[in-house]
Amino acid sequence: MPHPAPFNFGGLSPAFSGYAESKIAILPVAFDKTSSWMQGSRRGPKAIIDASRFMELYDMETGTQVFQKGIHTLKQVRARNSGNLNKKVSDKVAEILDDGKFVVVLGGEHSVSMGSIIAHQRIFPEMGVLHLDAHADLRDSFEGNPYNHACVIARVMDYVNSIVSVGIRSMDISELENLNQVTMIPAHEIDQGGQWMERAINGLKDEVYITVDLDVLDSGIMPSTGTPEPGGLQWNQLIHLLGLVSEHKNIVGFDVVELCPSRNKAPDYLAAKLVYKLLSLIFLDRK
Ligand SMILES: [Mn+2]
Repeated sequence: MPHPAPFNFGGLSPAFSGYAESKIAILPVAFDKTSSWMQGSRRGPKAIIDASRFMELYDMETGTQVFQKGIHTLKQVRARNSGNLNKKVSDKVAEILDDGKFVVVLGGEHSVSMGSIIAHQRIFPEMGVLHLDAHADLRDSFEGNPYNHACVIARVMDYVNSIVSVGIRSMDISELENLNQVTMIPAHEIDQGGQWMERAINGLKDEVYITVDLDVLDSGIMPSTGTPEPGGLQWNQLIHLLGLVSEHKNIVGFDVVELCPSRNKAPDYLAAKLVYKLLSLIFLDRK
């Protein structure tokens, strides 16, 4: 048996994973208390980190080894309820941003994004949000909780005035009234081909925070989510879009949420690879 890699994102040696030297910090947030259907996304961050230890760390597309910038994995954040969650996440993210690092939040259910977006918005007041998801998440409230995971984009609207939602293919009629506040690129439009990537890029501000709900991907390649939806994006479509965004915009932070691990490890590995790929794209031209 080969020696097991250390338990951090990428399975990195101390030389590339110490906090002080790392340009990148991974913040796992283990929270799934408002999930509508299948719970279990609190175990998502750990599954992503576990799978990431088996990745090969040279990215062929960019010709880089982004781990050399240093990737530190922080201790998991836990919370009792949504109010408590937002404060804990935003305080922690603010602290890491103050230290000059690039922050990646791993969920957990989608409501974990809120605290991260609030903290980033304080540092980057002009930023917009690229929202990748099967669901609009535009409900004003769900099951009596305005911070339910089904409401996260409605809450983001209170802080950010530019949102582009891509891959949406499931919503409630009550969400239509908030629809005029976002640039929506539904999944059926993507399937018809055309200029959807250009539309997404043109709708974005220069500074972009990306929130990736993994159910944006087709449930065939990403079955491990709390609410899987057929008809989603394929891997290469998603990576192509993210490549264009990183080429044309300044990505200030991102999160990857809603992994609900099962015995099938392929989706955990996909999520780990997505995080690493996005970092490879973002740090391509950065010192
Ligand atoms: Mn979703």
